[in-house]
Amino acid sequence: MKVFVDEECSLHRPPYEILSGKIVAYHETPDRLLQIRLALEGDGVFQIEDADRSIDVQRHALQVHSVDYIEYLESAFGLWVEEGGDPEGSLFPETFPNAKITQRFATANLAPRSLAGKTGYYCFDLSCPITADTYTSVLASARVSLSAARELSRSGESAFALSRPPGHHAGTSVAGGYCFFNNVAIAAKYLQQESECSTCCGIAILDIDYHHGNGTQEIFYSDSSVTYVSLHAELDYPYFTGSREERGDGPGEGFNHNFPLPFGTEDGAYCGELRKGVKVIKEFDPAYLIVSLGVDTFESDPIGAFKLTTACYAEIGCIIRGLSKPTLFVLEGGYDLDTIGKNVRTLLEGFITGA
Ligand code: OKP
Ligand code: ZN
Repeated sequence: MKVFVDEECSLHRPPYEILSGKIVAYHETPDRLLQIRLALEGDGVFQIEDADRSIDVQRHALQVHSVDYIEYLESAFGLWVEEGGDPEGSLFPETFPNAKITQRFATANLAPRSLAGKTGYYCFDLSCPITADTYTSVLASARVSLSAARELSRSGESAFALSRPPGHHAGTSVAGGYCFFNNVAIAAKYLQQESECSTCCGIAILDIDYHHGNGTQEIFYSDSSVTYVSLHAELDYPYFTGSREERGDGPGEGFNHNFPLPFGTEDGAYCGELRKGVKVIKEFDPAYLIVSLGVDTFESDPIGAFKLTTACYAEIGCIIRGLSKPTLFVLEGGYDLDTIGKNVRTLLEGFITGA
């Protein structure tokens, strides 16, 4: 299996985030990519390939994200430094346009004029600081996803996008949960455009990250050509989305499927729910499957509270293989550096070999 990488994914390196009221070391680090790469390379099962630097990432990102959001991400840090911000520092939101304060920003696309206002308008939490290198890595991450998607559309061979920052929390015009561009959504739109019949090119997105992919859900909520299926912790971050009742809207109704699971979920229960999700995808019969691949469901993950073991990842890979679809795996979460490589490898090998 080909594995796509881009060294610019490692430039974004915020020093800290704010969790439970404390300043803690940023969990979403470049070492995550390094550990996975070390586990995949060396024995010929996986072929590491550089993403294509000639891909016009912004053009593809515009199929998913609003132009004002993209311009904000590109320019925010420079504007902040012009206003006196620390060139070595991190730009954080200061206030959020809560709907109980004003409806204005929810209904009209009128971003606040001040940079401090924009930081909250375009972000929903405190996990997406913007540094000098952030936008370079955001582009690189989507480039990796697009390069792997192109491999899928040209050869029909399944591929893995080994990218960061992750994407499934990023919505049309909002960052959050370490995510800026929604790499999976950008790949989905790309695959639909590349296919001979874009309107009948159904895509299924299976999100097995521990957290609900609120961004992916939002982007495709009214879209019947993309089915979103997510397994995630019911009462954990991002807290406001991911219930069973969220089933899509308008023409997209019935094409969004959430499987919220309790804290402490173990291998057997997880795979049982995964089989239900896979059944939904089988009935939809997509042209392509995209997997939002997070291994923060592992028992020792520092921010997840499921109890999956490494053996379960082999089983998950087998279950996904059972769909027999050209499959694009895109990295989302997974924060235990000692096990992330082994778990990702085990899942992909389960998919490749069926064992
Ligand atoms: C990104 B991905 C939980 C706080 C969570 C942000 C988590 C983002 C996860 N107590 N902070 O889905 O792995
Ligand atoms: Zn996650």
